[in-house]
Parts: sequence; C-alpha cells; structure tokens
Amino acid sequence: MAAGQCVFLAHRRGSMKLFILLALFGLGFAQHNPHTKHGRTAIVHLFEWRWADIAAECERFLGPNGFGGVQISPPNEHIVLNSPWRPWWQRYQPISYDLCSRSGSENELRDMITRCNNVGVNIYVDAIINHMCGASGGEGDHSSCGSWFSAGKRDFPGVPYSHWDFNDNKCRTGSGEIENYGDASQVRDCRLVGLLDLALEKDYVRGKVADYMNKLIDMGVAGFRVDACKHMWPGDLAVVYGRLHNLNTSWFPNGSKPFIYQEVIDLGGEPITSTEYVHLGRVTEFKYGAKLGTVFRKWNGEKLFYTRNWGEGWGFMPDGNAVVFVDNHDNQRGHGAGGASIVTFWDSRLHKMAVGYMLAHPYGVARVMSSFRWNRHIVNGKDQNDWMGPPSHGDGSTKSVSINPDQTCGDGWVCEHRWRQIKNMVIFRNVVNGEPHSNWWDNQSNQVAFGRGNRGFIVFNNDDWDLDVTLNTGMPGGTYCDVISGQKEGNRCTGKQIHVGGDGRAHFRISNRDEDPFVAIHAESKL
Ligand code: QV4
Ligand code: CA
Repeated sequence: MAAGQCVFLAHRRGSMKLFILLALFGLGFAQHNPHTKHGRTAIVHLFEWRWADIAAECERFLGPNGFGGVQISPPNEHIVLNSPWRPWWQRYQPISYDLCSRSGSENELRDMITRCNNVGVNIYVDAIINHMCGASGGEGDHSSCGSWFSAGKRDFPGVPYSHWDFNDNKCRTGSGEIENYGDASQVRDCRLVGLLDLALEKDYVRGKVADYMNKLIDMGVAGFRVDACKHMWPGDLAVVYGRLHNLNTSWFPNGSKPFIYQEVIDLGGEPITSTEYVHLGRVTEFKYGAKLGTVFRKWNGEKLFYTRNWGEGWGFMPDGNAVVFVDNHDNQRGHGAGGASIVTFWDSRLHKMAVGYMLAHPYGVARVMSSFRWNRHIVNGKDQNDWMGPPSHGDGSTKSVSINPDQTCGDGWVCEHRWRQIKNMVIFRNVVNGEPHSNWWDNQSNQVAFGRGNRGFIVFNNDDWDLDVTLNTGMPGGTYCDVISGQKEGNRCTGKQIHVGGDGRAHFRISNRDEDPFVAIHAESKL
C-alpha cells in the first residue's frame, strides 16, 4: 500500500492512528548510512575551518588519503559577539538560515561542496535547528550577514521568525531555562543555556527548518550532524527529517537519503536516552570517548585488556546506530560531557593511541577531531579561555590554514588528521573495512593486540615495561611496514618492518618509551 494511501486510510480512522503512522513514516526515513565513497569510512571534523580551506584540503589531502567526509561548522548566519570577543560558540547562536558565516559566503560554501564531492569527500553540515540566539543577544545587526534581529522581541526577520515561533509558553520553569535534566519536558521545551527555543511542533517552524536543510541537500551535502537533539522531541524531528529531499544525484545514487547523526549526550542517569532517537538516524555515543580516555589514562583501575569486548559489550548503543569519537569540539575544552578523562591533542601521545584504537576497531562510524590551538588558561580545573575562537586576524576574520613543508599545519591549526599516525590509521580503517575483529591477545594488563580478519593487525603497549611477544596476526606471510612509526614509500618502509611468517605469526617488540608505543600493519603496507 502506498504511503499516501495508508495516511489517508488512517485519517478516516482518527488522528491517533495518523500520528502512529506518521511516526512510522519517520521509521521509513531512518538515515544511518553516511554514503561514503570508494571504500572510505572516516569523517574528519574541520572545526571552524573556512570553506576555501576545506575545498583545498579535500583536493590536496583528504581525497588522496581516503577520508570519507568532513563535518563542517554551522554555515548559517550567526550572532557576532564582542564580549567575549568572537567566541567559537557564536556560531551556535543562529540569526537566520542565510548561508554567510565566519567560514565564508554562500558561493564559497557551494564551491567547497562541489570540489569536495568531486574528489569523493562528503560534506556533513552541523545543523542548529533547536534554537536561535541567546535571550541576552540584544538587538541590531551584529550578525554574520548583517541581518537585523531582536532577541528580546524574539524577532528574526531574516527567516522570518516572530515570538509565535518560540516555546516561551510551553516551558514551565520560572527562569524559562532548563533547570532540571531529570524533567524530559523542560529539557525539550525550555531554553538550553538561555538560547531562544524554537517551537518545532509548529508546521511553520518545521517548514523553515526543512527548507534550510533541503537547500543544503540540493547544493550537494551528504547529511547532517544535528545539534542539541536531546532538546527536541523525537516526533518533531521525525517530521522534519521526513520532509528532507533525497541527495543530489550529481554525486549520489538516486534515492539516497541524507545521513543523519544526532547529538544526544547520554552518559546514563537521565530520563532522556539515545534510544529515543536511534530509529531516526545515528546518535553520537559520548560514552565511547569518555571510557576510552579512562582506559588509556589507566584511571579508576581501568586496564586496556578490559577492552576485549569493546563496543556493545561496554554498554554502548548498537553498532549500527553509533557515531564515535575520542574527543569533540565541546569536550576538548570542558563543554558538554566527558570530563577530564577526555584525551585531546593537548595529550598528543595518548591522543594518537586512542584515535588509533578507534580507527582500528570495527565499532561505529568514526569521526576524527581536527582542532585549533588556543591559549588555555586553567584555574581550579576550569579553562578561563574555553571561549576562544579560531586563529583570527585583528578584524575577527578567521585565518587561512597554512601548510608547512613537513605537511603539518601552521598558524595555530592543529590538524590532528594530518598527523602521520592518524592519517595512516584512517587508511587502515578503509583497508580492513568489513573484516571482523579477530586474533585478540592481551597480557592481562595494558598490552593488547587484535586483527581485522586477514587484512590488518594492531599491537598496543600501554604498560610501563617493554612488550616482547610473538603473535598470530592472521595475515599472509610477508614483510609489512608499520604505519605508525613510518609508512610504506615506494618499495621501502620509512619506519619499523614486521616480518610475518607463513604461519601468520610475527614477533613484536615495543618499548614503553617509544614515541608512539603501538604498531599497525595492513594489506596495503606490505612490501
Ligand atoms: C548564558 C547563561 C544562561 C543565560 C544566557 C542568557 O549561561 O544561563 O540565560 O547567557 O543569554 C553560550 C555561553 C553561555 C550563554 C549562552 C547564551 O557559553 O554562557 O548562556 O551562550 O548566551 C555552545 C557552547 C555554549 C554556548 C552555546 C551558544 O558550548 O557554551 O553558550 O554554544 O553560544 C548540553 C546539550 C548539548 C550541548 C552541550 C554544550 O545537551 O546539546 O550542552 N552541545 C551542543 C553543541 C555546543 C553548543 C550547543 C549545543 C548549543 O555541541 O557547542 O553550545 O547550540 O549538554
Ligand atoms: Ca527545544
């Protein structure tokens, strides 16, 4: 029976059944597939990068090195703040859905999407659809396209939204803000840190949000990271997602649905859980990075060999629903969730090991963080400068990303995704894609190894003594280049070599004092 008919049928039998069917409609639009191309798998979050720089990076680095896609910062018009001066989080305060922002103009956005798609790198947009700017955003044209607005009057002519389009009357708390995360209604209907909360149950608002997302889909994006989903009712999201176009057939197969991954911070203990959203699209699994951080930091008695059943065995959501990451733009600076255990680029040796582990393991769609450096100033455990924006010129405009002769980035851009160990593990994940987790070994402490079928093998030494052991790799005999200490260049290894015998066994020696105390080999690093 065609969808339209079943909706008509339901209509005759009463609206409750209609609602149920509409919810099922949402099921029909479940969008868990990232649509990555040519066997690519990993996403990189190029946080705060300009569109022109992302386009160049797709062509010179991400395409050639097998990255599956880029998560870009919110492209919508946002507030422009002077106090603090141009914080990174002004982009999480929409003023309209016009496509001019700190990262560039609509034309630059369009050009970037085209150029990245043309080299097989997808674009995923950070979509801010729960709210507009903060209640204390004032009024005027301090916005990235110069649109006038009034936060006090809930007036955003650039969309347009008026006070009818906000949840002020639905929220039941005194302050109008979320006061208790134990109350699911206020988490959805009240203001998250004072951000004007949109009435997403209104058809008009749903229409404006869907129009915004559909314009981006028609420009060629492959999907969305949907911000603050915990703060929106799943039923409202189902309707919005149900209105989204299929992907642009210039780059995607006919009938492709936009990839949806929803930011829901669920570390347990709240009434709202990830499970309420997983039927609509994937969900960010924040337990992943928080736990992996405690394991590699060896906190709370955690040991690496406990990760033998890593993934659903640790209580994470089903594999097919998860987007995973070691850190993200919030928790690398103490925002959002994860706490002190989160391993960021500031802890670079541990960061490489944790990201290496994530990229080697089959669980979830993996996202690599690519950051900018800021003048961290921690007082009583809180970074006073957690607001600082990207490397900028005096006028507040974002600096272009400079590439050094050694392929690292300059001007305060960290470019973790360009670090050899991480870039090579992105390739490792592609090479082993689809292969099962296999050949686990551990020393009952912090030395572990595991393979991916007969296509890859990785060994970690996170103990305070040397690892010296012969292991079954499951791989064909031959000489392989370690892709952590170096890589295969032409017909030689620039780092360690691993000799795998005809029986698949190989000897590994990893000093705990090594710059990077882990070794990885795969089918394409074989001499
Ligand atoms: C302040 C007061 C409010 C007051 C308000 C008045 O705290 O009590 O009512 O002023 O306007 C910034 C400031 C914040 C300020 C707010 C509104 O930090 O102090 O409120 O603006 O003016 C990012 C930053 C926030 C920032 C926000 C908007 O992290 O600090 O707030 O952008 O600029 C929860 C959510 C989760 C969320 C996470 C941070 O469940 O969804 O908190 N994560 C996402 C994004 C995150 C972003 C938002 C949501 C909001 O990843 O980057 O917040 O879009 O866990
Ligand atoms: Ca809301």
